[in-house]
Amino acid sequence: MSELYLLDYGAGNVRSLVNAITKLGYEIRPVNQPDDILKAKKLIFPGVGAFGSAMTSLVSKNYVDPLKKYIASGRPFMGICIGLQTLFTSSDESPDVHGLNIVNGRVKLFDNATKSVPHMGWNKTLKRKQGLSAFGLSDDRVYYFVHSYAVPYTEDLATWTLATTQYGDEIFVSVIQKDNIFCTQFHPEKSGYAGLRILRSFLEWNGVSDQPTILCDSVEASSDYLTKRIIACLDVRTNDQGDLVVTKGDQYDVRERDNGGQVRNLGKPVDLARRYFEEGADEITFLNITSFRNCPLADLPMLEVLRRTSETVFVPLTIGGGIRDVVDPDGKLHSALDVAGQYFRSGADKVSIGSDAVYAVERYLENGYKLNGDTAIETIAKAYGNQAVVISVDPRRVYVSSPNETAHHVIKTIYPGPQGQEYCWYQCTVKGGREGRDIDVHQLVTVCEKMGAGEILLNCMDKDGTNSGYDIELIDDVKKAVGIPVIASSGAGRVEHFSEVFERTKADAALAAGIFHRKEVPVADVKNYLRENGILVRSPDN
Ligand code: 1PR
Repeated sequence: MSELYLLDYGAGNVRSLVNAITKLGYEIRPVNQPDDILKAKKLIFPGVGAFGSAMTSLVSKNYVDPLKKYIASGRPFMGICIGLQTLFTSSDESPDVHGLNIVNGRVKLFDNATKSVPHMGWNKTLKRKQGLSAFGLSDDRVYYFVHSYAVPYTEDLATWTLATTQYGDEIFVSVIQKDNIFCTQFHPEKSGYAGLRILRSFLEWNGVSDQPTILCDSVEASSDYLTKRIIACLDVRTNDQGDLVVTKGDQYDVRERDNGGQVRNLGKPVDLARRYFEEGADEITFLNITSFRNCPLADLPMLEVLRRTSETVFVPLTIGGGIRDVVDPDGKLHSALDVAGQYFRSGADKVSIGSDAVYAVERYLENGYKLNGDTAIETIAKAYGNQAVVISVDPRRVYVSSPNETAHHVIKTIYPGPQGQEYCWYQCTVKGGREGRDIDVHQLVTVCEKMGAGEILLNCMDKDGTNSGYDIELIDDVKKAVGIPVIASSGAGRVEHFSEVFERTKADAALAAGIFHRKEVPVADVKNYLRENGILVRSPDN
């Protein structure tokens, strides 16, 4: 019987961690009661969500004292993300909540004046102690971070700090190690093979720091090494034969022009996701593109896709399509929060909200710009953290001759409309582009950010499937409007399109679908080209 325990308090995706541990040949059991913590020979605490909800949950389950006793006993303890932060005294995130206070210090919010917050993506760690290679941590690798709060590095924390990371001009504690305690701010279970090496090191560790703890002479900053992310997107639906397939549209039309107008079939979702992980994609996004059709919650086909994908894919997984309140045919109502919870428990790290975000913004504007706290965005962000909520935008261009012709936010475009119009606004659509609404993208993204969204997935219907490059004007405009990360999407056809989007806009990530599915441009070629052009990317063999 395994004596390795997982301290899961029910928030977020711990399935991926369990899958990673299983892949490494170990068995892990969930902590079900306070006694389990005391029985454990090794304990992992993958804190997910927010500092306050994590601590409140530990308190309500009577886990705090056993956890402190466990750590004091000298048995190996690993904390991940919030699992690291809760060891500290307090956090800006939940000022009235006490942490475990094992390390004296405060967790602080990143400054978003000059950078996107959350800090989301792959970044380096710089070791602050010599000789501690035992955890498999390497200064040459990058690891997956996703957080808005961090512990700023100060000399007081030198003895605790195994490694620091720089984000913008801020240096924070990214790995702590002292005695039997080892914690990472990044997610090893989402950091590809580099992360699996770290998990394996912890699993093999006996909890004794037999390594010298000599502080490095040099404590100067590592450089900010946050890489640009390359995301493979899988649009999934059932074809006319009833099989779940990855498809791809041209401007959202997924049916073949000939061949009886069949739904294009480009492969199986789980197999393709696995292929993209092995080829070096930094994230995988699944979009259930016919989610506007009603389906009982328990039958959602993407739940099984996620469960199976998370067994072999160790980078972040996003699921979109149908994240909204759902009514089963028997009348049972499931809130969007419940729906998202099912997906997180099945292996998703983020949920992407499309149509429901548009409706939520419409209600916000109708209600006199008041947040109600009850939208899917707000409820999911509160429970699982802002970083778990992506807004998928499906806009299309509407040309006007002059800004006075519309009340919407317009841009002057260098690509005039059919009648030579020099201005355009971007209209939001719902139901996979089937219906346009009286909301522009600028309104949508700024309000969604207020509601707590952590990232924007910015599609463009005019560009989708055209292979003609990203809509740089749209991406630049949106990136300037929000402080959260923006994923550029729609239109990638060549490696040059990726460098163009990163050179001409501050997009944090670039997503593509068709060119990857049709094997026209492999992920590795994109990354090699970006690297040759001086753009930081994660190496496929990281
Ligand atoms: O409204 O919350 O249920 O979510 C539905 C989701 O399904 C939305 O994220 C919406 O973008 C997506 N969707 C709906 N219909 C389609 C369709 O294509 N008919 N796919 C669709 C949107 C766009 C991108 C695509 C990029 C890159 N697909 O995801 O992958 O444009 O493509 P490219 O590189 O080949 O140009 P809800």
